[in-house]
Amino acid sequence: MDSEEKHPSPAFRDSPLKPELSKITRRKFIARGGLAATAARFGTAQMVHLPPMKPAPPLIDPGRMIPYVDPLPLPEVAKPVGKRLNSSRETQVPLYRIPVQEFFSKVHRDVPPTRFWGFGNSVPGPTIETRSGKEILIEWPNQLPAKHFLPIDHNIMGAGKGLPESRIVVHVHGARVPPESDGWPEAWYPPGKSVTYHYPNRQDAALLWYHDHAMGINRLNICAGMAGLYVIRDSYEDALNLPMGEFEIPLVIMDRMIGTDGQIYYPVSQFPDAPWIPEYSGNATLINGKLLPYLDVQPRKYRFRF
Ligand SMILES: [Cu+2]
Repeated sequence: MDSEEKHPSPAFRDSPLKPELSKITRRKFIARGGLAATAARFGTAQMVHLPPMKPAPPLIDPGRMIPYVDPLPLPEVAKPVGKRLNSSRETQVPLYRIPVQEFFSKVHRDVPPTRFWGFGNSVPGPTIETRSGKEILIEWPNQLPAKHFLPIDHNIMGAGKGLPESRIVVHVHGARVPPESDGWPEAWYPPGKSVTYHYPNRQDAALLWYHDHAMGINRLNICAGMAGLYVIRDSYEDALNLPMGEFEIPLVIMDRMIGTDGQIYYPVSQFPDAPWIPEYSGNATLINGKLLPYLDVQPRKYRFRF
């Protein structure tokens, strides 16, 4: 962005928009709603045709907030609630239970609590820690309210009217799992229902993530907070002698549009029957669910994982 402003493209050089836009900083650009500004800046003729957006409510301006007042949160490591027979009914394996529910969490000291729909009661949700070849089971109960708090677009395939708004299904991204535990998009289930999936973890050490995967709506569900980390370790990784424990820091970075009321704003078009727009950039970049957090460190090596 900055270098483009110093060297405007030939098409842009003659634009009547130049004097105003060239003064826009990156931060203001994002705060003003990146898409609308992008469309204006590059002209609409040769760029993608974006539907006109509804004006956003007042948004927080992270550039004017006091930074580093909140410690970087570290998602808790999930603990098994017991043991249960695995799907081949041969061995007892650890069983985890991670409900998907609504909760409020503060993204910054000076911002009112934000409504999230997520795993457990944090964004990112509890981290699953396991080892290569160590099977586990996870139950994912859907405990969400019936009505979605973000705008559904019923034109999207699989998102027709009449379906439960707060349907979910959980997919562990990158996990080698049996098909019935993969969380296929059409395997969604409504509030009040639950599934238990089997994760054999027969794969190398990796940092994976889990997230909602429900057909036609996972864009909203992940925006609402449905994401968490899934760590597989193995003896090869152990032998590398990398920083571990308090010196291994997971970082989940996500951008959201957040209003001055603290609530997630999902930008929409001006067409109520087709509200979704192709993409947008958030005004607030959250790191483990916090805006501008700090981390106290020692003068030594760390392993940041993201
Ligand atoms: Cu994925």
